[in-house]
Amino acid sequence: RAETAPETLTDGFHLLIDALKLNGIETIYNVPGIPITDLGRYAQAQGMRVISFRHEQHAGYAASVAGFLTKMPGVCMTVSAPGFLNGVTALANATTNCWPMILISGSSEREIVDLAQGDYEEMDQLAMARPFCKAAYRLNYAQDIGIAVARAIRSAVSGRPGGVYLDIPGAMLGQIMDGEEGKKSLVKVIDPAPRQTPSKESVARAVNVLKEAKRPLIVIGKGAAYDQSDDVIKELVEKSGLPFLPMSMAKGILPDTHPQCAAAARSLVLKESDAVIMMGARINWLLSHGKGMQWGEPGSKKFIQIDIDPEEMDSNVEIAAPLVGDVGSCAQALIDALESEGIAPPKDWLDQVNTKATANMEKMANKLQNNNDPMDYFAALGVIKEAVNKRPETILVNEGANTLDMCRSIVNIHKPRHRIDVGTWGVMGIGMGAAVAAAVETGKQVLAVEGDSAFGFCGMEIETICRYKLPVCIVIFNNNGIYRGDGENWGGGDDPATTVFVEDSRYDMMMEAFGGVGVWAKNPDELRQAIEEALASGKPTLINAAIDPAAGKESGNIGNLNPSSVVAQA
Ligand code: TPP
Repeated sequence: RAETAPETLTDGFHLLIDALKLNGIETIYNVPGIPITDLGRYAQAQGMRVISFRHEQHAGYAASVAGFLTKMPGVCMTVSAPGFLNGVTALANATTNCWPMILISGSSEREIVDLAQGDYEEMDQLAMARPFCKAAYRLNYAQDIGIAVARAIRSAVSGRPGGVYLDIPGAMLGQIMDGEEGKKSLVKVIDPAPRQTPSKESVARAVNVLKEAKRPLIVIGKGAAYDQSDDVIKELVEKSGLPFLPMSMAKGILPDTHPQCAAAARSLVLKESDAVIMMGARINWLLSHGKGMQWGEPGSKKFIQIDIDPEEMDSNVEIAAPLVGDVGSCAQALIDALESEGIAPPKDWLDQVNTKATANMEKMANKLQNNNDPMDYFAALGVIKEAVNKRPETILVNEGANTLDMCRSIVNIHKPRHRIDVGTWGVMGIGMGAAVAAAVETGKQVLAVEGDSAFGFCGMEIETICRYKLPVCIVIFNNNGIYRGDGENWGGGDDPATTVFVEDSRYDMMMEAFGGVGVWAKNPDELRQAIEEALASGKPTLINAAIDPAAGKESGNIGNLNPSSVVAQA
């Protein structure tokens, strides 16, 4: 508030902050600059937590992960045109992942932008944002702040959650209003994401499918993790006695060590099951669109799909029993209906799944113990697995290709929403933003397991982690390149595809440059000790784990998605 402003006045800056705070939004992830520099300052002065990043994409990823973890929209704030565009990647990623976030960007003088007269950082941001989010709004007058923020929050969290864009012309922030009038103009969103219960008929339909099934399966997706109905989901799984397969960010709703967890028998359950309950998991590329060899004989299974969005049904395969509603309400309705039907758990099927899972886990356990020199993924992940088992409250962030695929299947997660990764798009560069948000929103220790290429997309944010002294330990699986560090280019010359990076890059020294702890770990023992020290101390730490450059596969487990040239092979 300027010294000269009469006590009774308020303005756009203060009303926007009041509107966010009134709705329980306490944190802003931002990169400052014209016209939002003072907005960040005032927000902090008015008790908000303002976390300043080095690049808007990571502030945006942090906001979206905050949305996933808290069920309230995470807020990212940026400057106009370039800052806005940097944030848009995260906005689109949030929308794709169905995570609520609000991107608030300052924008230039409306009159000048609309006449394309070349203002500072001129861009029609509202139009640009629209295709990348669930809803986009512009706030022209301070008196509309209350309703605009309410609308943004409701759009972000209700129905299928997603990204929302709020355009803030700089001039609006300075508009003055009478303080009392301003207060009255604010809106508190009541019940921002109302529960939606499924219809009776739809539940009966689902129960009929289950009654006939001999080998039913539950697939749990990150939508279920988001819903925070952990106890209801657990009850449904345990009362029904069905094997469950967690998608990567649904790991931990029930611990991966649960006797009904079928993660280690994934191929068997996808192929052999005859009815599948999709619970907050979309049937997209991550599940081969519900088709193909992986899913066994065509037409061999019936799908029951739980989703908040009716349009999700039949997106890829026929859904025999759509259950439209929030995951918790649908799971509860199934529990009630199954109880009255008295359907017995399919013991033989569960035994078959358990036998397979146990055998696969034993095979894997041997590999994790190796002491190969140079260190391979298995040995390094064996150490990570031990560390997370010992400290199950640790939130695991994970990105890369081989680093992602192998970590996902090897490292057990024990608590809900304790694994954050590349999500639906498989985007690289979410790691540091996710780590910051996880630490800030939960106060817990974070362990970020990063491919060296993945880390490169967001590495500068280690300064942010050091600046805020966040309890984040980053382990870089440094195999000297993208996918592998020994790429060969059959076209001749250096390989532009796997891009061999500077050999033995000292990422640990980058961390030291910002006052964090840096360690170069060359074998499992050194890695174990460094992680133990980092997690015990909570100090910002980066461990540069030297991994055999020849250990990975190109594109990790999804190399089959690469098109191949018939002409070149001829
Ligand atoms: N750009 C973005 C934003 N996202 C992507 N997924 C890609 C590019 C393509 N891509 C997929 S994985 C990957 C890249 C560049 C990096 C894999 O290497 P690394 O992180 O070192 O993991 P590794 O396989 O070596 O364990």
